[in-house]
Amino acid sequence: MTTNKKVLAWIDEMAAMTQPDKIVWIDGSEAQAEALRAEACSTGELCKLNEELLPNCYLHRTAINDVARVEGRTFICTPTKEEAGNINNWVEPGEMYAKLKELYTGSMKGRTMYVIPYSMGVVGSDFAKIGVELTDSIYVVLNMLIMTRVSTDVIKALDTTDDFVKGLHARADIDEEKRYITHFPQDNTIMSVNSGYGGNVLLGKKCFALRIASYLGRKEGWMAEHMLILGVEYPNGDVKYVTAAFPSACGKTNLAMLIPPAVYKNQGYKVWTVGDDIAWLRVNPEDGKLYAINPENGFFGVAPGTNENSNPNALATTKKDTIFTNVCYDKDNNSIWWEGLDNNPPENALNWRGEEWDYRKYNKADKVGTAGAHPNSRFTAKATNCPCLSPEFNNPKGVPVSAIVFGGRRAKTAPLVYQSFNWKHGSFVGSIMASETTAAASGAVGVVRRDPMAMRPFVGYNMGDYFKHWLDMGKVIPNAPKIFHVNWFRTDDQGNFIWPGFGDNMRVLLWILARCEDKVDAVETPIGFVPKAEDINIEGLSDVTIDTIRELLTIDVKSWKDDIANIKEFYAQIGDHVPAEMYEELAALEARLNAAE
Ligand code: GTP
Ligand code: SPV
Ligand code: MN
Repeated sequence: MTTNKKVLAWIDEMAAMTQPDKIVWIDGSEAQAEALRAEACSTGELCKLNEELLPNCYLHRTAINDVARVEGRTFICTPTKEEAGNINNWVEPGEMYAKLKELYTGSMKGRTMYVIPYSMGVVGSDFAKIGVELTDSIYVVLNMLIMTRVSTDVIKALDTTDDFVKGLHARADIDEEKRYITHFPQDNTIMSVNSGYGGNVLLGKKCFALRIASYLGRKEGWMAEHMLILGVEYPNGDVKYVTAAFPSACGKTNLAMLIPPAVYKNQGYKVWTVGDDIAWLRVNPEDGKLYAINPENGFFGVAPGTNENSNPNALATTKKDTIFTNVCYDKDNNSIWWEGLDNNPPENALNWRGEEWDYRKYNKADKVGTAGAHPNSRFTAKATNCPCLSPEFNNPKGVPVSAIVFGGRRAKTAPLVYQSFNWKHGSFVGSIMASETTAAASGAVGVVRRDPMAMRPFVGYNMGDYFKHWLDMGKVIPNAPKIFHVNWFRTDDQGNFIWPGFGDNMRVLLWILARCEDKVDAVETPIGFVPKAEDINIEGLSDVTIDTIRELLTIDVKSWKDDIANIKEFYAQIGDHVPAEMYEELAALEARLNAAE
């Protein structure tokens, strides 16, 4: 327990409201974690899986109405609506606190309140920030123990600082009508109620490391982004780092853990994972470069589609010490399964809802209804169990970033890869990102929506001001990374992906890094620089010819022009905080497209 009076007073206040039977401090010890796992198994909250196949692994099912982030019930409660902006849901803080008080009052009666002091980032690093999450869920405690750094060091650090983010989570009735995921950036406070799912309740993740941190980053001159961080090692031992922002369930974990195709692997190329979801970025005054850390300590990754071919590193990471959420249960082996793991679905199984399941009835058109695993089912796994974890993972200074990559799911329009002209144009490219929606958030799947910098659900203030922050950062990074855009998801007329993706994305990464070092030419187009088709190496690819690459790199001026109208609407929706520089870039793009016809 800490001696910090502010922390203790806040816990007292929250306990007086929620009225738990007891309060337990989490210290990060294995003995305490083991006792909690045993308790959760005794109540059915967790199911211990086959110790031989999956040592120290557990299965958890959330309520069936509670399987994804709920963007419609996520609020940024700044004093004025203007600070939160039009893209966020907003309620005035006093009003929201009053509403929450009703929902929290007595919600922990008969339950235990766990106090989790945690650090985002290596304790003692200039990047690191402390949070304290209060929760009545053992599942949340066990996930936070994997996803963040929890130890007596954090408790010690808390003794001497009042700079910590407060988080209160109560399961209450898991009533979706009363579900609120709320943020009070001015108060360093997060309050979440009536959910037990991932991004809604693991408050260190999206709530702190993106929404609150993006607000702090703007105030303090750094950036919090929805980005993976990876290192590409060259045969001579050099390592270059890339960050990439893709919307939820659009390939960050997969790219971060990529295994190079044989043609590169045999030469000694390697990819190292620093992070798969969140990056905190700061300018290093010594060399003027942008440095990145991953504030997390584990992976909360999408399970379906993960297999020996698509992402063997992720699969290996989940072989021990992992919590699986909403996957399919294999009764015969006391094990788990998900769509896309292999071609052997279990005969005797329970689906993600916990009902008897027959794989023969699976229907792609109704995945949620007929799949064994929910499309947004996930694994929570330790970073240190990842075979390709970067040796720099715990470097308190972070890693220097050579390239920033934006990307989304676009069946048409966006080419395989293009490079922006400069930081300002690159920020514009990020601001106009669009992607088809996925199962990671509740709501329709497959609808194209604008998702600037993959941060639409995660910016803790006005989106227009966030664009301004990007532009401003460009002015204070002497050796700024180059900015690119990729699209692995172009489809042919039958709806099949044209680009093989996954490990073969290495071929695109190497072009990107060659551009950063001025080692390869490019073709200037109205939207930016695209590769010469022959500069994307296709050696060893069976279904891809140079004509396929040409097709993937084409820019359809007509569809880009249609996009312009949609971008204008989106900017108008964000409102008058969109910086003039972004409108300049938009006008310049439109002019280049007109000239191209
Ligand atoms: P969050 O954890 O939700 O932020 O997602 P993420 O961006 O880490 O997504 P992830 O890597 O888990 O990818 C999710 C989905 O994208 C899975 O269905 C993958 O199979 C698919 N995917 C990833 N990379 C590729 C690729 O290169 N090509 C294709 N076609 N699909 C991909
Ligand atoms: C995402 O939705 O972008 C995730 C999963 O990474 S969650 O933690 O639920 O936000
Ligand atoms: Mn994410």
